[in-house]
Amino acid sequence: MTTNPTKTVCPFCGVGCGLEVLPAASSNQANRDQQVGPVWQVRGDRSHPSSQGMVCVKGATASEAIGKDRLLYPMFRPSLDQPFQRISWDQAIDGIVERIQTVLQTQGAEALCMYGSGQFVTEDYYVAQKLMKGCLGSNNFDANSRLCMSSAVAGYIQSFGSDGPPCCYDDLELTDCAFIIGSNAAECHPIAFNRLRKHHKRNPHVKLVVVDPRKTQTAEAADLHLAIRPGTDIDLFNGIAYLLMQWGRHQPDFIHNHTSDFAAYANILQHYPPEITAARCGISVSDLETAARYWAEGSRVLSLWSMGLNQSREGTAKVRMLINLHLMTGQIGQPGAGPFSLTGQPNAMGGREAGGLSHLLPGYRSVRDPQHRQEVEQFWGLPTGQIASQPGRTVWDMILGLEQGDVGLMWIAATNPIVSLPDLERTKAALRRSPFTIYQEAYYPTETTAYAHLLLPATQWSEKTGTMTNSERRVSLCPKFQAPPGEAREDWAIFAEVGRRLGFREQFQFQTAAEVHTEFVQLTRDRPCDMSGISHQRLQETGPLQWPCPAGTPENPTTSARLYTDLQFHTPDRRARFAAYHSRGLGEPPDAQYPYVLTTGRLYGHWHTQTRTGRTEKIRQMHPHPFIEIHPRDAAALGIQDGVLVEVRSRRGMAQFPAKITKAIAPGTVFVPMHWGELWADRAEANALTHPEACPDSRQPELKACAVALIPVAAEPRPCELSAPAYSV
Ligand SMILES: Nc1nc2c(c(=O)[nH]1)N[C@H]1C(S)=C(S)[C@@H](COP(=O)(O)OP(=O)(O)OC[C@H]3O[C@@H](n4cnc5c(=O)[nH]c(N)nc54)[C@H](O)[C@@H]3O)O[C@H]1N2
Ligand SMILES: Nc1nc2c(c(=O)[nH]1)N[C@H]1C(S)=C(S)[C@@H](COP(=O)(O)OP(=O)(O)OC[C@H]3O[C@@H](n4cnc5c(=O)[nH]c(N)nc54)[C@H](O)[C@@H]3O)O[C@H]1N2
Ligand code: SF4
Ligand SMILES: [Mo]
Repeated sequence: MTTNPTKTVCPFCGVGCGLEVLPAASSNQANRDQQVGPVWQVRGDRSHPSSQGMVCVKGATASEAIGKDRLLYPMFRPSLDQPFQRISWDQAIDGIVERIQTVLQTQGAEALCMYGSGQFVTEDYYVAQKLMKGCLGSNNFDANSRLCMSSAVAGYIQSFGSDGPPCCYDDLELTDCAFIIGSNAAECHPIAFNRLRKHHKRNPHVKLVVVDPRKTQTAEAADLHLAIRPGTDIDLFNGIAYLLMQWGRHQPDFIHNHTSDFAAYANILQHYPPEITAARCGISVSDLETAARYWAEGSRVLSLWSMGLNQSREGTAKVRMLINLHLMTGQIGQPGAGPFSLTGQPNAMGGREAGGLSHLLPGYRSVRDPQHRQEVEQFWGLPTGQIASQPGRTVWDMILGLEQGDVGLMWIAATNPIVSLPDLERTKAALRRSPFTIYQEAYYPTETTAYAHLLLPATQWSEKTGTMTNSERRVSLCPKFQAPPGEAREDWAIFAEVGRRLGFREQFQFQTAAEVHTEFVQLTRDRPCDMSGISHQRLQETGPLQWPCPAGTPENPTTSARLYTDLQFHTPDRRARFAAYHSRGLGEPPDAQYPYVLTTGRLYGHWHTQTRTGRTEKIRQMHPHPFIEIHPRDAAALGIQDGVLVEVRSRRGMAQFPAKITKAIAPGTVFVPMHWGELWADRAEANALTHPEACPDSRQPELKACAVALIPVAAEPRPCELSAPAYSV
C-alpha cells in the first residue's frame, strides 16, 4: 500500500460517504509483515460531496474486520452432512460448468437461480446479468434488494415512468419541511441525517416530522413524532391529503399541466376525514392537523423514507400514496423538495442500474419490454429471443422452487439468507433440499455456509476495484488498495470465467473491472440513468459523478443534481401519475392468539448479519446482545420485568430475547433487531418469526410486521447469560 491516502467509499450504507485510506498510525513494518491487525485506517474524505468528511462508527471502523475469518479457498462437499474439502479453482469452475450443463439438459434454464446483493459492485452485477439473463437465458437473478428497495423501485416506475430517486443530499439543507417516514435515519443513514439535523437546528422555521411506531433517535430530533400503528401509512397520507384539499392547499395548475389520474385520487380522499384517519392511525386529530399544516405551509417539502414503507405487503402503494402528496402540492423538481428514498445498501442503486432484479435488464430496462430485450440481446451479440420474456423468480419464488424440486442450481453471492430471509424455518428446510448450492462469500463461516455444497472465496471492498452508486445517484470509484487473502477472486471475474468455460468466449473477454464498466455504461446511453460519460479513469481524475451523465457532459455538471426539474416525466405522456389506494392493512393482523405486532429493524453500530460488525470489538461492546422492546403497559400486563428472558412465538417459529422495557415503543407493538443469526446468539433470530407475504407489485416481503405472542420464561433478569454469543471471534 502507498503512503498517499487512497480515496474510496464506505462499504456500508447507501449514504455512500467518501473515505480516505492511509497506513495505520500504530502499524510498523514488523506487524505489517506478520499481518497483525489492520495495517491501514480510514478517515472521512472532505472532498467527497455527499459526506463532506463525515463518517459514522461503521465507516470509521471499516478496517477492523476486513482481514478476520476469511474464506480463503474453494471448498466442496457432495452433501450437507459431509465436511468440506479444499479444492482448486479449476475443479470448482469445472464443477459449476458441468452442473449448469446438466441442469440445462435435464430441467432447462428456468431451474438455474442466482441470488446476489447490493454489496456487489456494479461490475459484479453487470457480468452476472450477462451470464444469467443473456447467455444462459434465465431471468432467475434476484438480489437482496428484493427485501429492501423493490417497493421504491416499483413506486417510482409506476408514478414517474422510471426508477431513480429524484433528489440529492443538498436538498437536506434546502428544505423547510422534512418528513421522515418509516426510516430511522439517525441510526441507519447517520451522515445524511446529520446534514438534515444541522440544518434543522440552525433554522428554527424548518420543520421536521417523523412517522414511525417507535420513538427512535430520529424521532427524538423531530418537531412532531407521529407514532402511528404499524401499517397505517396510507391512511395517514390520505388523511393529510384530505386536509390539504379542504384547505385549498393543492396546486390545480401543477396537477392539470403535469399529472394524470387525479380524479380517482380525489375521489377516494373523501373517506379520510381527520377523526376517522387519526383513530385508524392511533394518533390525535391535532397531531394529524399539525402534520398537514407543516406540509401545507412548507415552501419546499422533502420526504425521506426507507423500510417502514418498503417492507410491507402494500409497499408500492405506500410509496405511491406518498408521491401523490408531492404531486398534489407540486413539491418536486425544485431544490429542497421531492420524494427521496434512502437506499439501504452501498450499491443497491448500482444493482438497479445494471438490471439486478428478476424483472429488470441493464440500463433501467424491463424484461417484459420486447424492445428492451432486443436492444440488450443485440448489444450482447446473442440471438433474438435469447432473453426470456417473463420476469424470473424472486428470491422467495426460488425458495418455493427449491421446495418443489424445481431448482437444479442455487448460486448465492454476497448475502446471508439464513439470517435475512423471512420465515427462516421454511427457508432453511428449502435450502436443505437444494441439490446444489454455491455460496460465494468473503467470510467463513456465516450462517449460510452450513447450507452450501460449494464455497467460493470472494474478494471484498478494499481488495477489488469497482463502482458504487449512492442514494443521490452519485457514482464513486472504489479502488483495490490491498492484496486479497488466499485465493479469493472478484465476483465478476468468477462469473466471467464460468461464462468463458461454458463457451461464451466473446461475451466475457474482460480483463479488468474498468473494461466491464466501459461496456456496461454503453447500455445506459439515452436511458434515464445515462452514465455513458462516466468511466473509471474519469472518476479517478475528477472524483464522484452523479447521473444522468451522458457522454460529453462537462466536468462538475450541475444539471444532474435533480431529476424532473423540467417536470417532464418518463411516462408516455410525460405526466406523473396519481395512484388511488386504500390500505389493505397488515398481512397478519394481531388476534387473540398472537396479540402483538412484531416489528424488526436495525441498530446504529451493527450491519445486517454481523459478518463484519460482529467481528469489530467496538461495535460488539456497543450492542452486546439482542433484546426485545416492550412498552411498560404491555410488560406490566404480562408480568415481564426488565431484563428477563421473553419467549416470542409466531405462527412460524419462536425466538427468545431479554426484555427491554421502554416507552419508545408503542403499546401493542414490540421491536427486535434483525442482526442476530444463529452464529451470534442462541435463538434470537428475528426472521424465525416473520412471514413472507409480499407486495403484489414489488414482491417485497412484509418484514416489518407479523403477529406474535409473548411469554416470560424466567422470573429473574439474567442478561449475562445472553450476552455470550454462540460464536466467538
Ligand atoms: N446501522 C445500520 N445502518 C444501516 C443498515 C444496518 O444494517 N445497520 N442497513 C442498511 C440497509 S440495507 C437498509 S435497507 C437501511 C434501512 O434503514 P431503515 O429503514 O431506516 O431501518 P429499519 O430499522 O429497518 O426500519 C426503519 C423504521 O421503520 C419503522 N416501521 C416499522 N413499521 C412501520 C410502519 O408500518 N410504518 C412506518 N412509517 N414505519 C414503520 C421501524 O420502527 C423502524 O424504526 O439501513 C441501511 N443502513
Ligand atoms: N426481519 C428483517 N429481515 C430483514 C430486514 C429487516 O429489516 N428485518 N431487512 C432486509 C434488508 S433491507 C436487507 S438489505 C437484507 C440484508 O441481508 P443480507 O444481505 O443477508 O446481509 P449482510 O450481512 O449484509 O450480507 C452480505 C454478505 O455479503 C458478504 N460480502 C460482503 N462483500 C462481499 C463481496 O464483495 N462479495 C461477496 N461475494 N460477498 C461479500 C458479507 O460477508 C455478508 O455475508 O436483510 C433483509 N432482512
Ligand atoms: S453513514 Fe453509511 S456510508 Fe456513511 S460512514 Fe456511516 S455507514 Fe458508511
Ligand atoms: Mo436493505
